[in-house]
Amino acid sequence: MSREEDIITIRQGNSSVSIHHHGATVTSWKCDGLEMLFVSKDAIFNNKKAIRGGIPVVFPNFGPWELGPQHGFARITRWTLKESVSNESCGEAKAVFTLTDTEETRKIWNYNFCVTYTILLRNKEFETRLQVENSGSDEFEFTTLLHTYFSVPDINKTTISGLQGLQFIDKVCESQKFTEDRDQVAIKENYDRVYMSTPNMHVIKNAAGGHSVRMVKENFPDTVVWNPWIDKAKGMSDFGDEEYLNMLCVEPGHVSSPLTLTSGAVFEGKQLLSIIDSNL
Ligand code: TA6
Repeated sequence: MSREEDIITIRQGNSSVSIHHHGATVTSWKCDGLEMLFVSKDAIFNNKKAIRGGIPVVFPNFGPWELGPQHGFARITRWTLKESVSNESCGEAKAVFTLTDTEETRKIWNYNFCVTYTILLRNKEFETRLQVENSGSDEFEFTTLLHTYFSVPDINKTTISGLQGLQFIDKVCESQKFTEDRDQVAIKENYDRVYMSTPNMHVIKNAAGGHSVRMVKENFPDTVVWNPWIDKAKGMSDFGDEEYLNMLCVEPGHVSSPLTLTSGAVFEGKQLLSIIDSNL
């Protein structure tokens, strides 16, 4: 397990968020003691492997990468904590992490960058804001995503809104493109879909505690929906065989086409998660 100094926790009222320095991975979002995010009971905290759950930060590449590790190096690199404040009178707790290029990153992706990851916690809602600055002289292309794992009581009763009529790349079906015809998308098998040109709001119904969680996103035009289901769950050593029943990934990102960042330019993407139907 993690050494305590690897994780910081910020608190605001009856809510808390914990972030692991490894990958600046959010590992917990609790409201009145109710854990809203999923982290596998078999997750490995060795400061090497990506943490299986919470919100891994995917940068500079989503998916398999010919230059380096799948989903890029950000989620498997130790970030620097710049700031952490809790229980502010303004009603907002904050933590700020940064990641800049190193000799290691430049060996596989020879660009200069500074990523700033800001976590803002208010009562019943929490925002993660990713800013990527091109701090070098050469423009670069990248894809990026917040790989959010939601805890759900029963995947068979969970649905996602905001996908109807959209095209999606189905990675379970040779990356063929299809159109979603459902208003409420239910998961009944292995889903690994990149929904494109999505609206800025989704509602995940029957999330933790049976509550609905609203996701409002900015500058993340794609939404990945992933559940490994039975066979793939069995194939992951850091994921319990039955855990597919209690998690769903709904991941805001810019992944279906690369972003180009010129020298000095900054990209900013955000996700705001709110519990919208509870008296928590
Ligand atoms: O976001 C969905 C996905 O790209 C799936 O294809 C699956 O590989 C998942 O990410 C987890 O990837 P990981 O490298 O963490 O095992």
